[in-house]
Amino acid sequence: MRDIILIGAPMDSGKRRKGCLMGPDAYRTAGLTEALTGLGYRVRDWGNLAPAEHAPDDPEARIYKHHETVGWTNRLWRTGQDAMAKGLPIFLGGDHALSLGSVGGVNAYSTEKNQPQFLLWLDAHTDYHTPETTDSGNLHGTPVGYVTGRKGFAGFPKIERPIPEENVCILGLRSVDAAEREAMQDTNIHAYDMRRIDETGIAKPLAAFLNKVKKANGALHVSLDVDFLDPAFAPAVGTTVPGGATIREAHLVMEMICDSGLMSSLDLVELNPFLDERGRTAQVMVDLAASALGRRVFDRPTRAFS
Ligand code: B3U
Ligand code: MN
Ligand code: MN
Repeated sequence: MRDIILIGAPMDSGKRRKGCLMGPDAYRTAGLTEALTGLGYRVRDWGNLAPAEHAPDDPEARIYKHHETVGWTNRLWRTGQDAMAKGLPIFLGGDHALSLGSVGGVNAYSTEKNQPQFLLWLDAHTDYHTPETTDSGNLHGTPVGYVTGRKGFAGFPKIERPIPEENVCILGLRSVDAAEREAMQDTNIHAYDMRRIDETGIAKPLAAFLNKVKKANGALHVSLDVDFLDPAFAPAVGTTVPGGATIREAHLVMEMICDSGLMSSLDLVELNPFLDERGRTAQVMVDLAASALGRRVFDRPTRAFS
């Protein structure tokens, strides 16, 4: 059986509000290793990374901490590629700019293996900006744009084979900037806002997407932003947007991912432990990761991958 590899990325460079750098240790404190070990996995914790060497950032620049984020991207890219050869990496954020490197790296790995890459983005936001379109200047709003091959990412590593738009599914949307909406309009990205999820349920669009991954024999990266969840259940996040997924909707997503046996890598991002209430958001995220990897209340535990 392959190992699970924990990769801590204590990064805060993707936005101005500080605190996500405490994330990796909060997941450890909430018992992530123990939960996964209890499911029968061998867990390797590679500790916390630091950004690769990078140019100094200009505090006045329009893009916040551009160079530091490039440094993180380079480090996470290489580490992610390496980890894919050895097991299933779980990237512990850190803000969502982490995915510039984690998805970049795992996609580089599947490119090498000639396997199609798929991306499931669980988020209130599309994160489809480029450094040229972002109003906030915060790079955590850009990873989906980057990995699907949008232009404007000067200084970042080149993506040899961008993830095709039709291989991307976003669930949980309820905050999309005008420039993102306009750019998304012409794409084949499967995007479902909370209204659609209210109407059809969350299982239907997810099942259709997982089916596509299976048919293509693809690799599936799952990127879970804390703000996918409603802030009533997950308050420890910088941008709280009401009307998010319930605990059961989120667990159902994870349970279906597990049953599919398709997940090859996972991000847990945007947790800001400084804003948490007695660790409860960290605990929810750990429980969701455990669901994605086989924890069940009644059924015998299943293994997500072997
Ligand atoms: N779309 C906005 C807000 C945002 C994106 N991701 C988060 N917030 N967490 C932006 O700044 O790009
Ligand atoms: Mn996000
Ligand atoms: Mn978000």
